[in-house]
Amino acid sequence: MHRACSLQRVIIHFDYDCFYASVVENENPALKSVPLAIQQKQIVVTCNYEARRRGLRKLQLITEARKVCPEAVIVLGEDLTRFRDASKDLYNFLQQSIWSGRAERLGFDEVWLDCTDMIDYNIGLLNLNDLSHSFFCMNKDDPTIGFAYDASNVYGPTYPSSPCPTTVLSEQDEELRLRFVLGSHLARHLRHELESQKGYTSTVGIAMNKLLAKLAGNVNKPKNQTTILPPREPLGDPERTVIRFLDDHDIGKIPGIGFKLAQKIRAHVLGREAAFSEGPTYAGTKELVTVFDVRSYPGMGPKRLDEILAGPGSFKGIGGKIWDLLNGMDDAEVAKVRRVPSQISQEDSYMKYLHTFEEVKKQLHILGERLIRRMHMDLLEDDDDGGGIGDCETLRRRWIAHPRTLRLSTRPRPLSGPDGGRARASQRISRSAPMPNFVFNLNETPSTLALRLADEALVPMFRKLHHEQASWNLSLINVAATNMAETAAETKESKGRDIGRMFRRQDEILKDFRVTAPSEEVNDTRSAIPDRSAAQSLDAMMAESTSDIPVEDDWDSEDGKSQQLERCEICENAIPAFALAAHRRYHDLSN
Ligand code: DCP
Ligand code: MG
Ligand code: MG
Repeated sequence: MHRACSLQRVIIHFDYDCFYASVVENENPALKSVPLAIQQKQIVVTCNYEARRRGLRKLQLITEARKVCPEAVIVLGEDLTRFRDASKDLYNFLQQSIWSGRAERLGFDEVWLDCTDMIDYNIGLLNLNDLSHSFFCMNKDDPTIGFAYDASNVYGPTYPSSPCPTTVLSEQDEELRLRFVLGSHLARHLRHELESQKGYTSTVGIAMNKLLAKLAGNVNKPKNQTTILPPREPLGDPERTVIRFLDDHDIGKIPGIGFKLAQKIRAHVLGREAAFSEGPTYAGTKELVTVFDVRSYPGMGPKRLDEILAGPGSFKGIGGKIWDLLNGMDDAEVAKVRRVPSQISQEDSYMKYLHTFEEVKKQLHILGERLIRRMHMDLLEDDDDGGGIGDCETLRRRWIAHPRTLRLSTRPRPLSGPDGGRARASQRISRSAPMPNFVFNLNETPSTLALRLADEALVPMFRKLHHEQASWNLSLINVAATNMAETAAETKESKGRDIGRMFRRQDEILKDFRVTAPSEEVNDTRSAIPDRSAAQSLDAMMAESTSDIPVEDDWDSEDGKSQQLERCEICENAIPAFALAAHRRYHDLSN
Protein backbone atom coordinates (compact mmCIF):
# COMPACT_ATOMS: atom_id res chain seq x y z
CA MET A 1 0.00 0.00 0.00
CA HIS A 2 1.18 3.51 -0.74
CA ARG A 3 2.63 5.18 2.30
CA ALA A 4 0.65 8.41 2.03
CA CYS A 5 -2.50 6.36 1.87
CA SER A 6 -1.64 4.24 4.92
CA LEU A 7 -1.13 7.44 6.93
CA GLN A 8 -4.75 8.23 6.37
CA ARG A 9 -6.22 5.00 7.68
CA VAL A 10 -8.18 4.97 10.92
CA ILE A 11 -7.95 1.64 12.68
CA ILE A 12 -9.70 0.85 15.95
CA HIS A 13 -8.48 -2.01 18.12
CA PHE A 14 -10.65 -3.60 20.83
CA ASP A 15 -9.49 -5.71 23.74
CA TYR A 16 -12.32 -6.78 26.02
CA ASP A 17 -11.70 -6.23 29.73
CA CYS A 18 -11.12 -9.40 31.79
CA PHE A 19 -12.73 -11.31 28.99
CA TYR A 20 -13.32 -14.77 30.44
CA ALA A 21 -14.39 -13.29 33.76
CA SER A 22 -16.82 -10.96 31.95
CA VAL A 23 -18.36 -13.89 30.09
CA VAL A 24 -18.99 -15.66 33.39
CA GLU A 25 -20.31 -12.45 34.96
CA ASN A 26 -22.72 -11.92 32.11
CA GLU A 27 -24.09 -15.40 32.67
CA ASN A 28 -24.41 -14.74 36.36
CA PRO A 29 -24.54 -10.99 37.11
CA ALA A 30 -24.35 -11.59 40.86
CA LEU A 31 -20.66 -12.32 40.34
CA LYS A 32 -19.99 -8.78 39.14
CA SER A 33 -19.59 -7.44 42.63
CA VAL A 34 -17.40 -10.21 44.01
CA PRO A 35 -13.77 -11.08 43.29
CA LEU A 36 -13.93 -13.65 40.50
CA ALA A 37 -11.10 -15.75 39.05
CA ILE A 38 -11.19 -18.12 36.11
CA GLN A 39 -9.16 -21.28 36.51
CA GLN A 40 -7.53 -23.43 33.85
CA LYS A 41 -5.34 -26.27 35.07
CA GLN A 42 -3.71 -24.79 38.18
CA ILE A 43 -3.65 -21.23 36.94
CA VAL A 44 -5.83 -18.14 37.19
CA VAL A 45 -6.06 -17.28 33.50
CA THR A 46 -7.88 -14.09 34.27
CA CYS A 47 -9.84 -12.41 37.03
CA ASN A 48 -12.26 -9.51 37.25
CA TYR A 49 -11.24 -6.06 38.44
CA GLU A 50 -12.73 -6.61 41.87
CA ALA A 51 -10.28 -9.49 42.25
CA ARG A 52 -7.43 -7.41 40.80
CA ARG A 53 -8.15 -4.71 43.38
CA ARG A 54 -7.62 -7.36 46.04
CA GLY A 55 -4.27 -8.44 44.66
CA LEU A 56 -5.15 -11.23 42.25
CA ARG A 57 -3.36 -11.26 38.91
CA LYS A 58 -3.62 -12.95 35.56
CA LEU A 59 -1.50 -16.11 35.29
CA GLN A 60 -1.20 -16.51 39.03
CA LEU A 61 -1.09 -19.98 40.52
CA ILE A 62 -4.38 -20.98 42.11
CA THR A 63 -2.57 -21.75 45.37
CA GLU A 64 -1.16 -18.21 45.47
CA ALA A 65 -4.52 -16.74 44.53
CA ARG A 66 -6.24 -18.55 47.38
CA LYS A 67 -3.71 -17.13 49.82
CA VAL A 68 -3.95 -13.58 48.51
CA CYS A 69 -7.74 -13.55 48.30
CA PRO A 70 -9.39 -16.51 50.06
CA GLU A 71 -12.84 -15.03 49.45
CA ALA A 72 -12.42 -15.09 45.66
CA VAL A 73 -14.97 -17.11 43.68
CA ILE A 74 -13.06 -19.45 41.40
CA VAL A 75 -14.83 -20.72 38.30
CA LEU A 76 -13.40 -23.46 36.10
CA GLY A 77 -12.83 -22.21 32.55
CA GLU A 78 -11.41 -25.20 30.74
CA ASP A 79 -14.35 -25.71 28.46
CA LEU A 80 -13.90 -22.86 26.01
CA THR A 81 -17.35 -23.09 24.42
CA ARG A 82 -18.93 -20.18 26.29
CA PHE A 83 -15.89 -17.95 25.64
CA ARG A 84 -15.79 -18.87 21.98
CA ASP A 85 -19.49 -18.18 21.58
CA ALA A 86 -19.30 -14.84 23.36
CA SER A 87 -16.29 -13.89 21.28
CA LYS A 88 -18.11 -14.66 18.08
CA ASP A 89 -21.19 -12.79 19.19
CA LEU A 90 -19.19 -9.65 20.05
CA TYR A 91 -17.24 -9.90 16.84
CA ASN A 92 -20.45 -10.14 14.82
CA PHE A 93 -21.84 -7.15 16.63
CA LEU A 94 -18.75 -5.04 15.92
CA GLN A 95 -18.33 -6.09 12.32
CA GLN A 96 -21.96 -5.30 11.58
CA SER A 97 -21.51 -1.79 12.94
CA ILE A 98 -18.87 -0.83 10.40
CA TRP A 99 -18.93 -0.44 6.65
CA SER A 100 -15.64 -1.69 5.26
CA GLY A 101 -16.16 -5.38 5.90
CA ARG A 102 -12.67 -5.29 7.38
CA ALA A 103 -12.94 -6.67 10.88
CA GLU A 104 -10.28 -9.04 12.14
CA ARG A 105 -10.26 -11.09 15.29
CA LEU A 106 -7.13 -12.08 17.15
CA GLY A 107 -7.66 -14.82 19.67
CA PHE A 108 -10.94 -14.55 21.51
CA ASP A 109 -10.80 -11.05 22.87
CA GLU A 110 -9.26 -8.73 20.34
CA VAL A 111 -10.73 -7.17 17.22
CA TRP A 112 -9.42 -4.64 14.75
CA LEU A 113 -11.84 -2.57 12.71
CA ASP A 114 -10.88 -0.57 9.66
CA CYS A 115 -13.08 2.52 9.93
CA THR A 116 -11.36 4.59 7.26
CA ASP A 117 -14.39 4.75 4.97
CA MET A 118 -16.76 5.80 7.76
CA ILE A 119 -14.37 8.54 8.78
CA ASP A 120 -13.97 9.74 5.18
CA TYR A 121 -17.73 9.92 4.77
CA ASN A 122 -18.30 11.74 8.05
CA ILE A 123 -15.49 14.21 7.43
CA GLY A 124 -17.48 15.16 4.36
CA LEU A 125 -20.57 15.83 6.49
CA LEU A 126 -18.86 18.23 8.88
CA ASN A 127 -19.83 21.83 9.13
CA LEU A 128 -16.40 23.33 9.80
CA ASN A 129 -18.02 26.45 11.28
CA ASP A 130 -19.90 24.49 13.88
CA LEU A 131 -17.88 21.42 14.73
CA SER A 132 -19.22 21.13 18.25
CA HIS A 133 -22.69 20.21 16.97
CA SER A 134 -21.80 17.40 14.63
CA PHE A 135 -23.67 14.23 13.84
CA PHE A 136 -21.85 11.01 13.05
CA CYS A 137 -23.76 9.04 10.46
CA MET A 138 -23.60 5.27 11.00
CA ASN A 139 -25.75 4.32 8.04
CA LYS A 140 -25.46 5.90 4.61
CA ASP A 141 -28.99 4.80 3.72
CA ASP A 142 -30.55 6.39 6.77
CA PRO A 143 -29.06 9.72 7.82
CA THR A 144 -30.94 9.62 11.10
CA ILE A 145 -28.96 6.64 12.38
CA GLY A 146 -25.88 7.76 14.25
CA PHE A 147 -24.96 9.94 17.16
CA ALA A 148 -24.40 13.59 18.01
CA TYR A 149 -20.87 14.56 19.01
CA ASP A 150 -18.46 17.42 19.44
CA ALA A 151 -15.97 17.27 16.58
CA SER A 152 -14.00 20.20 17.95
CA ASN A 153 -12.52 17.93 20.61
CA VAL A 154 -11.07 14.49 20.72
CA TYR A 155 -12.85 12.07 23.04
CA GLY A 156 -10.84 10.40 25.78
CA PRO A 157 -7.12 10.15 26.46
CA THR A 158 -4.62 10.71 23.69
CA TYR A 159 -0.97 10.22 22.94
CA PRO A 160 0.73 12.65 23.31
CA SER A 161 -1.45 13.29 26.34
CA SER A 162 -1.63 17.03 25.80
CA PRO A 163 -0.74 19.05 22.74
CA CYS A 164 2.52 20.98 22.96
CA PRO A 165 1.38 24.63 23.28
CA THR A 166 4.07 25.92 20.94
CA THR A 167 3.49 23.44 18.18
CA VAL A 168 1.73 24.63 15.11
CA LEU A 169 0.31 21.75 13.17
CA SER A 170 0.96 21.53 9.49
CA GLU A 171 -2.12 21.54 7.30
CA GLN A 172 -1.69 17.84 6.68
CA ASP A 173 -1.43 17.14 10.40
CA GLU A 174 -4.52 19.28 11.06
CA GLU A 175 -6.43 17.17 8.62
CA LEU A 176 -5.05 14.02 10.12
CA ARG A 177 -5.92 15.19 13.61
CA LEU A 178 -9.51 15.78 12.60
CA ARG A 179 -9.74 12.23 11.26
CA PHE A 180 -8.61 10.87 14.60
CA VAL A 181 -10.96 13.17 16.50
CA LEU A 182 -13.74 11.49 14.57
CA GLY A 183 -12.15 8.09 15.17
CA SER A 184 -12.12 8.74 18.90
CA HIS A 185 -15.85 9.53 18.93
CA LEU A 186 -16.67 6.52 16.83
CA ALA A 187 -14.64 4.36 19.24
CA ARG A 188 -16.53 5.81 22.20
CA HIS A 189 -19.83 5.08 20.49
CA LEU A 190 -18.88 1.48 19.68
CA ARG A 191 -17.57 0.87 23.20
CA HIS A 192 -20.75 2.27 24.61
CA GLU A 193 -22.93 0.11 22.35
CA LEU A 194 -20.92 -2.97 23.23
CA GLU A 195 -21.44 -2.28 26.89
CA SER A 196 -25.11 -1.30 26.78
CA GLN A 197 -26.24 -3.96 24.31
CA LYS A 198 -23.90 -6.82 25.09
CA GLY A 199 -22.69 -6.11 28.60
CA TYR A 200 -18.96 -6.03 27.85
CA THR A 201 -16.53 -3.24 28.58
CA SER A 202 -13.43 -2.92 26.49
CA THR A 203 -10.17 -1.11 26.12
CA VAL A 204 -9.58 0.50 22.78
CA GLY A 205 -6.75 1.99 20.73
CA ILE A 206 -7.26 4.29 17.76
CA ALA A 207 -4.37 4.85 15.36
CA MET A 208 -3.32 4.76 11.74
CA ASN A 209 -2.33 1.11 11.58
CA LYS A 210 -2.91 -2.21 13.30
CA LEU A 211 0.36 -2.20 15.21
CA LEU A 212 -0.16 1.22 16.74
CA ALA A 213 -3.86 0.73 17.42
CA LYS A 214 -3.12 -2.43 19.39
CA LEU A 215 -0.36 -0.83 21.42
CA ALA A 216 -2.31 2.39 21.98
CA GLY A 217 -5.04 0.46 23.75
CA ASN A 218 -2.63 -0.63 26.47
CA VAL A 219 -1.98 2.94 27.56
CA ASN A 220 -5.22 3.41 29.48
CA LYS A 221 -6.87 0.28 30.88
CA PRO A 222 -9.55 -0.77 31.62
CA LYS A 223 -12.80 0.71 30.23
CA ASN A 224 -10.98 3.37 28.33
CA GLN A 225 -9.48 4.33 25.01
CA THR A 226 -6.38 6.04 23.69
CA THR A 227 -5.96 7.84 20.39
CA ILE A 228 -2.59 8.49 18.81
CA LEU A 229 -2.68 12.01 17.47
CA PRO A 230 -0.39 14.28 15.51
CA PRO A 231 1.77 16.38 15.82
CA ARG A 232 4.45 14.34 14.28
CA GLU A 233 7.14 17.00 14.83
CA PRO A 234 9.86 18.03 15.38
CA LEU A 235 11.36 18.88 12.06
CA GLY A 236 8.27 17.79 10.23
CA ASP A 237 9.19 14.11 10.49
CA PRO A 238 5.83 12.54 9.83
CA GLU A 239 6.51 9.58 12.09
CA ARG A 240 7.80 11.53 15.03
CA THR A 241 4.98 11.04 17.53
CA VAL A 242 4.83 7.44 16.63
CA ILE A 243 8.50 6.92 17.26
CA ARG A 244 8.30 8.60 20.63
CA PHE A 245 5.37 6.41 21.49
CA LEU A 246 7.13 3.22 20.48
CA ASP A 247 10.56 4.01 21.86
CA ASP A 248 9.75 3.19 25.48
CA HIS A 249 8.26 -0.20 24.68
CA ASP A 250 10.19 -3.32 25.45
CA ILE A 251 11.12 -4.96 22.18
CA GLY A 252 9.20 -8.11 23.08
CA LYS A 253 5.99 -6.12 23.48
CA ILE A 254 5.83 -5.23 19.81
CA PRO A 255 3.21 -7.38 18.08
CA GLY A 256 4.99 -9.33 15.37
CA ILE A 257 8.16 -9.72 17.41
CA GLY A 258 7.73 -13.00 19.21
CA PHE A 259 9.73 -14.37 22.10
CA LYS A 260 12.48 -15.94 20.00
CA LEU A 261 13.00 -12.95 17.72
CA ALA A 262 13.06 -10.64 20.73
CA GLN A 263 15.70 -12.80 22.43
CA LYS A 264 17.91 -12.68 19.33
CA ILE A 265 17.62 -8.92 19.07
CA ARG A 266 18.27 -8.49 22.80
CA ALA A 267 21.37 -10.68 22.60
CA HIS A 268 22.71 -8.52 19.80
CA VAL A 269 22.13 -5.25 21.59
CA LEU A 270 23.40 -6.49 24.96
CA GLY A 271 26.32 -8.39 23.45
CA ARG A 272 25.31 -11.53 25.38
CA GLU A 273 22.36 -13.80 25.93
CA ALA A 274 19.57 -11.89 27.61
CA ALA A 275 18.39 -13.56 30.78
CA PHE A 276 14.67 -14.07 31.02
CA SER A 277 12.48 -14.76 33.95
CA GLU A 278 12.28 -18.40 34.81
CA GLY A 279 10.01 -20.55 36.86
CA PRO A 280 6.32 -20.12 37.01
CA THR A 281 6.24 -16.51 35.89
CA TYR A 282 8.06 -16.70 32.55
CA ALA A 283 6.70 -13.25 31.94
CA GLY A 284 9.40 -12.39 29.45
CA THR A 285 12.69 -10.72 29.86
CA LYS A 286 14.35 -9.59 33.03
CA GLU A 287 16.31 -7.07 31.08
CA LEU A 288 14.52 -4.26 29.39
CA VAL A 289 15.75 -3.72 25.86
CA THR A 290 13.59 -1.01 24.39
CA VAL A 291 12.69 -0.14 20.85
CA PHE A 292 14.85 2.96 21.31
CA ASP A 293 17.86 0.81 22.32
CA VAL A 294 17.48 -1.24 19.20
CA ARG A 295 16.68 1.57 16.79
CA SER A 296 19.61 3.69 17.96
CA TYR A 297 22.11 0.81 18.12
CA PRO A 298 25.06 1.60 15.81
CA GLY A 299 24.61 0.16 12.36
CA MET A 300 21.08 -1.02 13.08
CA GLY A 301 18.75 -1.22 10.11
CA PRO A 302 16.94 -3.73 7.91
CA LYS A 303 20.14 -5.36 6.73
CA ARG A 304 21.57 -5.81 10.20
CA LEU A 305 18.27 -7.19 11.43
CA ASP A 306 18.28 -9.64 8.55
CA GLU A 307 21.67 -10.89 9.75
CA ILE A 308 20.58 -11.07 13.38
CA LEU A 309 17.36 -12.89 12.66
CA ALA A 310 18.55 -15.27 9.95
CA GLY A 311 17.99 -18.91 10.72
CA PRO A 312 15.20 -21.42 10.96
CA GLY A 313 11.80 -19.85 11.04
CA SER A 314 12.87 -16.58 9.50
CA PHE A 315 11.64 -15.49 6.10
CA LYS A 316 13.00 -13.37 3.30
CA GLY A 317 12.73 -9.71 4.12
CA ILE A 318 12.30 -10.27 7.84
CA GLY A 319 14.83 -7.52 8.64
CA GLY A 320 12.90 -4.93 6.67
CA LYS A 321 9.61 -6.04 8.19
CA ILE A 322 10.91 -5.81 11.75
CA TRP A 323 12.63 -2.49 11.04
CA ASP A 324 9.31 -1.11 9.79
CA LEU A 325 7.59 -2.26 12.96
CA LEU A 326 10.25 -0.57 15.10
CA ASN A 327 9.46 2.59 13.20
CA GLY A 328 5.74 2.27 13.69
CA MET A 329 5.06 1.31 10.13
CA ASP A 330 2.63 -1.50 9.48
CA ASP A 331 0.86 -1.67 6.17
CA ALA A 332 -0.95 -4.90 7.02
CA GLU A 333 -4.60 -4.68 6.10
CA VAL A 334 -7.30 -5.51 8.59
CA ALA A 335 -8.57 -8.85 7.27
CA LYS A 336 -11.98 -9.08 5.69
CA VAL A 337 -14.85 -10.61 7.55
CA ARG A 338 -15.09 -14.28 6.82
CA ARG A 339 -18.44 -15.93 6.72
CA VAL A 340 -17.14 -19.36 7.55
CA PRO A 341 -13.99 -20.57 9.22
CA SER A 342 -11.44 -22.25 6.98
CA GLN A 343 -11.53 -25.27 9.23
CA ILE A 344 -12.99 -26.45 12.48
CA SER A 345 -11.13 -28.69 14.82
CA GLN A 346 -11.44 -30.20 18.24
CA GLU A 347 -8.64 -31.73 20.20
CA ASP A 348 -7.69 -33.00 23.58
CA SER A 349 -4.38 -33.66 25.21
CA TYR A 350 -3.65 -36.70 27.29
CA MET A 351 -1.24 -37.10 30.13
CA LYS A 352 -1.76 -40.85 30.44
CA TYR A 353 -1.69 -43.84 28.12
CA LEU A 354 -4.90 -44.79 26.34
CA HIS A 355 -4.68 -48.46 27.23
CA THR A 356 -7.56 -50.20 25.55
CA PHE A 357 -9.21 -49.81 22.23
CA GLU A 358 -12.43 -48.91 23.99
CA GLU A 359 -10.71 -45.91 25.53
CA VAL A 360 -9.48 -44.75 22.13
CA LYS A 361 -12.92 -45.18 20.64
CA LYS A 362 -14.49 -43.27 23.48
CA GLN A 363 -12.14 -40.35 22.88
CA LEU A 364 -12.87 -40.41 19.16
CA HIS A 365 -16.57 -40.37 19.90
CA ILE A 366 -16.22 -37.45 22.32
CA LEU A 367 -14.11 -35.46 19.89
CA GLY A 368 -16.40 -36.36 16.99
CA GLU A 369 -19.43 -35.15 18.90
CA ARG A 370 -17.71 -31.91 19.83
CA LEU A 371 -16.75 -31.45 16.19
CA ILE A 372 -20.31 -31.95 14.96
CA ARG A 373 -21.67 -29.58 17.60
CA ARG A 374 -19.11 -27.02 16.52
CA MET A 375 -20.07 -27.50 12.88
CA HIS A 376 -23.67 -26.80 13.84
CA MET A 377 -22.71 -23.57 15.56
CA ASP A 378 -20.38 -22.28 12.89
CA LEU A 379 -21.80 -23.66 9.68
CA LEU A 380 -25.57 -23.55 10.08
CA GLU A 381 -27.78 -20.56 9.66
CA ASP A 382 -31.47 -20.01 9.98
CA ASP A 383 -33.18 -20.51 6.73
CA ASP A 384 -35.18 -17.28 6.36
CA ASP A 385 -36.93 -18.21 3.18
CA GLY A 386 -37.54 -21.67 4.51
CA GLY A 387 -40.72 -22.52 6.41
CA GLY A 388 -43.88 -22.24 4.39
CA ILE A 389 -47.43 -21.61 5.50
CA GLY A 390 -48.24 -23.35 8.73
CA ASP A 391 -44.60 -24.09 9.16
CA CYS A 392 -43.69 -21.05 11.17
CA GLU A 393 -42.95 -22.87 14.37
CA THR A 394 -40.41 -25.08 12.73
CA LEU A 395 -36.86 -23.91 12.90
CA ARG A 396 -35.28 -24.57 9.57
CA ARG A 397 -31.58 -24.38 9.31
CA ARG A 398 -29.23 -24.81 6.42
CA TRP A 399 -25.57 -25.43 5.97
CA ILE A 400 -23.64 -22.42 4.77
CA ALA A 401 -20.59 -24.53 4.06
CA HIS A 402 -19.67 -28.19 3.87
CA PRO A 403 -16.29 -29.36 5.02
CA ARG A 404 -15.25 -31.89 2.41
CA THR A 405 -12.48 -33.47 4.40
CA LEU A 406 -12.24 -35.13 7.77
CA ARG A 407 -8.78 -35.24 9.29
CA LEU A 408 -7.55 -37.17 12.25
CA SER A 409 -4.20 -36.21 13.75
CA THR A 410 -2.40 -37.64 16.70
CA ARG A 411 0.84 -36.83 18.38
CA PRO A 412 2.61 -39.91 19.71
CA ARG A 413 4.67 -39.18 22.77
CA PRO A 414 8.32 -40.00 22.20
CA LEU A 415 10.09 -42.47 24.39
CA SER A 416 12.47 -40.85 26.83
CA GLY A 417 16.14 -40.90 25.90
CA PRO A 418 18.55 -43.57 27.20
CA ASP A 419 19.66 -41.21 29.96
CA GLY A 420 16.06 -40.89 31.07
CA GLY A 421 15.90 -37.33 29.78
CA ARG A 422 13.08 -36.07 27.66
CA ALA A 423 13.51 -36.98 24.02
CA ARG A 424 12.79 -34.46 21.32
CA ALA A 425 9.09 -33.92 21.17
CA SER A 426 7.47 -35.74 18.30
CA GLN A 427 5.42 -34.43 15.45
CA ARG A 428 1.82 -34.85 14.63
CA ILE A 429 0.83 -37.52 12.16
CA SER A 430 -2.42 -37.42 10.31
CA ARG A 431 -4.84 -39.08 7.94
CA SER A 432 -7.51 -37.44 5.86
CA ALA A 433 -10.66 -38.86 4.33
CA PRO A 434 -13.78 -37.49 2.70
CA MET A 435 -16.23 -36.20 5.25
CA PRO A 436 -19.03 -38.78 5.38
CA ASN A 437 -22.27 -37.23 4.20
CA PHE A 438 -24.31 -38.48 7.11
CA VAL A 439 -22.73 -35.93 9.45
CA PHE A 440 -24.80 -33.26 7.69
CA ASN A 441 -28.02 -34.94 8.65
CA LEU A 442 -29.84 -32.63 11.03
CA ASN A 443 -32.43 -35.16 12.05
CA GLU A 444 -30.03 -37.11 14.23
CA THR A 445 -28.43 -35.95 17.45
CA PRO A 446 -24.73 -35.07 17.35
CA SER A 447 -24.06 -37.90 19.75
CA THR A 448 -25.67 -40.51 17.47
CA LEU A 449 -23.90 -39.11 14.43
CA ALA A 450 -20.61 -39.09 16.29
CA LEU A 451 -20.95 -42.77 17.17
CA ARG A 452 -21.28 -43.53 13.51
CA LEU A 453 -18.50 -41.12 12.62
CA ALA A 454 -16.18 -42.83 15.09
CA ASP A 455 -17.12 -46.33 13.89
CA GLU A 456 -17.09 -45.73 10.19
CA ALA A 457 -14.42 -43.11 9.71
CA LEU A 458 -12.31 -42.20 12.72
CA VAL A 459 -11.57 -45.69 13.99
CA PRO A 460 -10.40 -46.93 10.57
CA MET A 461 -8.25 -43.83 10.23
CA PHE A 462 -6.83 -44.37 13.67
CA ARG A 463 -6.00 -47.99 12.80
CA LYS A 464 -4.09 -46.81 9.76
CA LEU A 465 -2.12 -44.36 11.81
CA HIS A 466 -1.34 -46.71 14.68
CA HIS A 467 -0.68 -50.34 14.16
CA GLU A 468 -0.19 -51.20 17.83
CA GLN A 469 -2.91 -53.30 19.42
CA ALA A 470 -2.96 -51.67 22.84
CA SER A 471 -1.49 -48.99 25.12
CA TRP A 472 -1.21 -45.99 22.88
CA ASN A 473 1.02 -43.30 24.28
CA LEU A 474 -0.41 -40.20 22.66
CA SER A 475 -0.11 -36.70 23.92
CA LEU A 476 -2.85 -35.42 21.66
CA ILE A 477 -5.73 -36.33 19.37
CA ASN A 478 -7.26 -33.82 17.01
CA VAL A 479 -10.22 -34.22 14.68
CA ALA A 480 -10.81 -31.58 12.07
CA ALA A 481 -13.32 -30.66 9.40
CA THR A 482 -11.41 -28.97 6.61
CA ASN A 483 -11.58 -28.04 2.97
CA MET A 484 -14.74 -25.96 3.26
CA ALA A 485 -17.03 -25.71 0.29
CA GLU A 486 -18.99 -22.57 0.85
CA THR A 487 -22.63 -22.42 -0.11
CA ALA A 488 -23.56 -19.14 -1.73
CA ALA A 489 -25.41 -16.47 0.14
CA GLU A 490 -26.52 -12.95 -0.36
CA THR A 491 -23.95 -11.41 1.93
CA LYS A 492 -21.23 -9.38 0.31
CA GLU A 493 -18.61 -11.41 2.17
CA SER A 494 -19.70 -14.65 0.62
CA LYS A 495 -17.21 -16.22 -1.68
CA GLY A 496 -19.82 -18.13 -3.68
CA ARG A 497 -19.26 -17.27 -7.30
CA ASP A 498 -22.46 -17.58 -9.21
CA ILE A 499 -24.70 -16.62 -6.38
CA GLY A 500 -27.98 -16.71 -8.26
CA ARG A 501 -27.32 -20.13 -9.68
CA MET A 502 -26.13 -21.53 -6.40
CA PHE A 503 -29.20 -20.21 -4.68
CA ARG A 504 -31.39 -21.94 -7.15
CA ARG A 505 -29.44 -25.15 -6.74
CA GLN A 506 -29.26 -24.93 -3.01
CA ASP A 507 -32.80 -26.09 -2.48
CA GLU A 508 -32.18 -29.14 -4.48
CA ILE A 509 -28.79 -29.85 -3.04
CA LEU A 510 -29.71 -29.39 0.53
CA LYS A 511 -33.23 -30.68 0.65
CA ASP A 512 -32.13 -33.76 2.50
CA PHE A 513 -30.41 -31.76 5.16
CA ARG A 514 -33.20 -29.44 6.05
CA VAL A 515 -34.82 -29.93 9.37
CA THR A 516 -38.53 -29.53 9.26
CA ALA A 517 -39.48 -31.50 12.31
CA PRO A 518 -37.81 -34.23 14.25
CA SER A 519 -38.51 -37.21 12.11
CA GLU A 520 -38.36 -40.93 12.57
CA GLU A 521 -37.15 -41.30 9.09
CA VAL A 522 -33.45 -41.18 8.51
CA ASN A 523 -32.63 -39.67 5.20
CA ASP A 524 -30.16 -41.44 3.10
CA THR A 525 -27.94 -38.51 2.47
CA ARG A 526 -25.13 -40.33 0.77
CA SER A 527 -25.43 -38.80 -2.65
CA ALA A 528 -26.84 -35.44 -1.81
CA ILE A 529 -23.73 -33.34 -1.64
CA PRO A 530 -22.12 -32.40 -4.92
CA ASP A 531 -18.41 -32.54 -5.68
CA ARG A 532 -17.92 -35.83 -4.01
CA SER A 533 -17.82 -38.83 -6.15
CA ALA A 534 -19.25 -42.02 -4.76
CA ALA A 535 -16.23 -43.77 -6.13
CA GLN A 536 -13.98 -42.03 -3.65
CA SER A 537 -13.71 -44.65 -1.03
CA LEU A 538 -12.41 -43.86 2.38
CA ASP A 539 -9.29 -45.84 1.77
CA ALA A 540 -8.56 -44.32 -1.57
CA MET A 541 -8.65 -40.86 -0.12
CA MET A 542 -6.59 -41.62 2.92
CA ALA A 543 -3.26 -40.01 2.63
CA GLU A 544 -0.71 -40.56 5.24
CA SER A 545 1.35 -37.67 6.33
CA THR A 546 4.22 -37.84 8.69
CA SER A 547 5.09 -34.22 8.37
CA ASP A 548 4.41 -31.83 11.14
CA ILE A 549 1.10 -30.13 10.68
CA PRO A 550 1.31 -26.46 11.34
CA VAL A 551 -1.46 -25.21 13.51
CA GLU A 552 -3.84 -24.03 10.88
CA ASP A 553 -6.18 -21.18 11.08
CA ASP A 554 -9.73 -21.84 12.07
CA TRP A 555 -12.44 -19.63 13.36
CA ASP A 556 -10.71 -19.12 16.63
CA SER A 557 -7.42 -18.09 15.25
CA GLU A 558 -9.14 -16.46 12.33
CA ASP A 559 -6.22 -15.55 10.19
CA GLY A 560 -3.12 -17.64 10.61
CA LYS A 561 -0.95 -14.79 9.43
CA SER A 562 -2.00 -12.39 12.11
CA GLN A 563 -2.29 -14.88 14.94
CA GLN A 564 1.17 -14.98 16.39
CA LEU A 565 2.07 -18.53 17.09
CA GLU A 566 5.18 -19.55 18.89
CA ARG A 567 6.60 -22.95 19.29
CA CYS A 568 6.83 -24.24 22.83
CA GLU A 569 10.41 -25.38 23.47
CA ILE A 570 9.20 -28.29 25.55
CA CYS A 571 6.46 -29.97 23.53
CA GLU A 572 7.09 -28.08 20.27
CA ASN A 573 3.44 -27.29 19.84
CA ALA A 574 2.58 -24.03 18.17
CA ILE A 575 0.85 -21.96 20.80
CA PRO A 576 -0.76 -18.53 20.39
CA ALA A 577 1.74 -16.03 21.74
CA PHE A 578 -0.71 -14.75 24.34
CA ALA A 579 -1.10 -18.20 25.82
CA LEU A 580 2.54 -19.24 25.83
CA ALA A 581 3.33 -18.12 29.33
CA ALA A 582 0.46 -20.11 30.77
CA HIS A 583 1.35 -23.04 28.59
CA ARG A 584 4.92 -23.14 29.92
CA ARG A 585 3.62 -23.04 33.45
CA TYR A 586 1.46 -26.00 32.62
CA HIS A 587 4.61 -27.97 31.75
CA ASP A 588 6.26 -26.78 34.95
CA LEU A 589 3.38 -28.07 36.96
CA SER A 590 3.17 -31.40 35.22
CA ASN A 591 6.86 -32.14 35.83
N1 DCP B 1 -6.16 -16.21 28.29
C1 DCP B 1 -5.74 -17.50 28.51
N2 DCP B 1 -4.42 -17.78 28.72
C2 DCP B 1 -3.52 -16.78 28.72
C3 DCP B 1 -3.92 -15.46 28.50
C4 DCP B 1 -5.26 -15.20 28.28
O1 DCP B 1 -6.57 -18.40 28.53
N3 DCP B 1 -2.25 -17.06 28.94
C5 DCP B 1 -7.60 -15.92 28.09
C6 DCP B 1 -8.24 -15.40 29.34
C7 DCP B 1 -8.53 -13.97 29.06
C8 DCP B 1 -8.56 -13.90 27.55
O2 DCP B 1 -7.74 -14.96 27.09
O3 DCP B 1 -9.75 -13.56 29.63
C9 DCP B 1 -8.06 -12.59 27.02
O4 DCP B 1 -6.74 -12.31 27.41
P1 DCP B 1 -6.28 -10.88 27.88
O5 DCP B 1 -4.82 -10.91 28.02
O6 DCP B 1 -6.86 -9.82 27.02
O7 DCP B 1 -6.87 -10.76 29.35
P2 DCP B 1 -8.24 -10.26 29.88
O8 DCP B 1 -9.16 -9.84 28.80
O9 DCP B 1 -8.77 -11.31 30.79
O10 DCP B 1 -7.84 -9.06 30.79
P3 DCP B 1 -7.52 -7.54 30.38
O11 DCP B 1 -8.60 -6.75 31.02
O12 DCP B 1 -6.18 -7.28 30.98
O13 DCP B 1 -7.53 -7.47 28.89
MG1 MG C 1 -6.41 -9.52 24.98
MG1 MG D 1 -8.69 -8.50 27.33
